[in-house]
Amino acid sequence: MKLIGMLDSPYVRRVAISLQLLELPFEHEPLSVFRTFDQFREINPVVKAPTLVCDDGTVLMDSTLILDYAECLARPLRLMPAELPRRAQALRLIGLALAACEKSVQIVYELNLRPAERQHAPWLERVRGQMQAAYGELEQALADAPQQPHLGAPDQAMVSMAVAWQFTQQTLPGAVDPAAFPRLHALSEAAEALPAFRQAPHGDGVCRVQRRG
Ligand SMILES: N[C@@H](CCC(=O)N[C@@H](CS)C(=O)NCC(=O)O)C(=O)O
Repeated sequence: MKLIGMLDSPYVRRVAISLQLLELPFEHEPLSVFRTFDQFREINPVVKAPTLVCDDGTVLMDSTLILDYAECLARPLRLMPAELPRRAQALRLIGLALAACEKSVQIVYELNLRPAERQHAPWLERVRGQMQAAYGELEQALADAPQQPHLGAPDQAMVSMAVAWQFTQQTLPGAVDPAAFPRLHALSEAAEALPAFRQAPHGDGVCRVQRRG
């Protein structure tokens, strides 16, 4: 199967890292939804990153839906807990991490795509507040957790939190102070040292997919 999209997208990156952790082989084509719009459109007319082209030719989009497919394909390996209380907790953390990604992306688009004279300060303030709130909830959840996620085997909540944090730090430097979020910062440091994260670094490169066996 083929993963389309650039690793400067947190959604593409969480898929690239998860596919490796699930030991699913894939090719990565780092097409940009902006610079290579027409080429992207030939694969997915909607031009959304990530796009996954399955081995049977089915074209999937949306990172959460792609990961749903990947979890089924990888069984018995899994990144989502099966038992309900732990799954609910994981879903909560992933939802917060995805909200942090979405708010970061909205800020980046507002600052980089909209002409300066058309930018709307109250909107930016609202979105920045929502991003801070998402990271605040995540930091508190980590403070309340009996064990820090990065001290166990990586799961989807850990991947999504770490990818979100790294994305915001890379694209909006100074927007979220690591000193105010020490647990998220520690989680990110530990995650970025893992092989699956190192093979798919934030940026415009190709995921260096690990070959096993
Ligand atoms: N909810 C989606 C969000 C994907 C998304 O917004 N991707 C951005 C790149 S970071 C994109 O495709 N932007 C181009 C566009 O929406 O036109 C997911 O989880 O995959």
